[in-house]
Amino acid sequence: MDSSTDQTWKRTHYSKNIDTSMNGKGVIIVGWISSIREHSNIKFLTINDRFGNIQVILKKNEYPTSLTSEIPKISEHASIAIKGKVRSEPKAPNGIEIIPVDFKILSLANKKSPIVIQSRKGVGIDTRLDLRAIDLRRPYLQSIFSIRYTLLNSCREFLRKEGFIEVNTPKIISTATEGGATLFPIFYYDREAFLTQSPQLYKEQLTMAFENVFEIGPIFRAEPSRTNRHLSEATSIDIEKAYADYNDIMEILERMIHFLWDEVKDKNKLHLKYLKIELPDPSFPFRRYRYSDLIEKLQNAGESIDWGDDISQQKLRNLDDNDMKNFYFIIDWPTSIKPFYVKPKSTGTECESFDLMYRNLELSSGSTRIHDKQELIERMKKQGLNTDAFDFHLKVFDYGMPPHAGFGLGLERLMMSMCNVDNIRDVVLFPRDIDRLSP
Ligand code: AMO
Repeated sequence: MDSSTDQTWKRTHYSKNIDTSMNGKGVIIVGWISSIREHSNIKFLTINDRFGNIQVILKKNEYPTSLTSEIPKISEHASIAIKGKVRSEPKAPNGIEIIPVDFKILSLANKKSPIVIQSRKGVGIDTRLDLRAIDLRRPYLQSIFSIRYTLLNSCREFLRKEGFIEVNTPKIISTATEGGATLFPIFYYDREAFLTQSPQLYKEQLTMAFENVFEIGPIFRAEPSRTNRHLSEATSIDIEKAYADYNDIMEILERMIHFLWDEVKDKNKLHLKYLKIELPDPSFPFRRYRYSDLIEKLQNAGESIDWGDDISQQKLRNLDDNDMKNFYFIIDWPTSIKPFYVKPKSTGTECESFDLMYRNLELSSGSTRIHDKQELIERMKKQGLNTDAFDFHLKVFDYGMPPHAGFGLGLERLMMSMCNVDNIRDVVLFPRDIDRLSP
């Protein structure tokens, strides 16, 4: 019989369910070996399962002699099932250990892993990413991904409570929304198509039928440069709301960030402790800098920057402003550097747009959208876009498109800000960048 389905080796307890009250009780635990330490005749094994770990002690004269020939096969990373007795041991990490009466190696580890499980960073990122499934066994990444899981669940919870419904829009698309330079072309039968950069046009259209929608899904950007904050495939939390403007959307985003912070503080206490993170409370409300004022501030600080330029991370880093050490918005950007769907203010040169920043990292962009067809066509033409390519989108504007607004929030950027992570690749299971297409 296949050992993994052998009922006589079925797990009776997870590590988290075994405590000192079970002293002397028989259990079967199943997991993988995260460490082996030896002291004279004693081997200390740490067995990990999805909820934690437990110490197993192999001491001559304590385990049956029938196991002697199997013991040399025990190595780090092997999968193992252990039948044994629980023993209280104040010196053991959880105050208990397991004394085996029998064990079965379910899967051998044939090679020594280059990845040191207990290390926070350990070997170089490329070695780690090449063996990512093993890298992900490290407590450092287990903590990171538990927090990511909380963030995803909490986003959904928050947005549902706010009256948004979750939607899924096509990832294979026919036109760019965020500028043609970062599009990934693909073959689509006999035509050229692209991987989506953002659910932008679809979420806008869906406000006609559902008013408030959100999507958590992949976005694809052919980013030409190697940076620690850009991925070729990222996860975006997008919302779109009818009968709202960018002020309403900033207010939702602000409350959502507060909710997420509270949830992670509550649900991930041990992970935050392991990561040595004390999450500061987000400011409330977030400071709002008008783009024009910030440009002036940068110029006064001696930066060479003109009105109409994008504001680089480096330039923001040089500014000495305590309010910029937390979350803040940069609002009212020049219309010329924002996408065609963003609504200009009455001046025309500025638009109803914002970026949410954490320190000098951009986490989100959002805006009031143009809902008038003619105005949208004119903006497209100004940006040199071929309006025929957007016919599928423009035609729905003939049927009473409601005024609407929304944001796109990068999940990985949010994770970086929350977990103090410098390299975005560390908060993605299998990152994609200009150099990496596998695993
Ligand atoms: P934007 O292009 O600013 O706006 O993207 C929104 C957010 O997505 C994240 N992001 C990325 N994260 C990692 N790697 C990348 N290559 C990458 N590109 C973007 C960032 C960014 O702030 N349609 C608009 C949103 C809207 O207005 O609703 C949009 O896509 O955190």
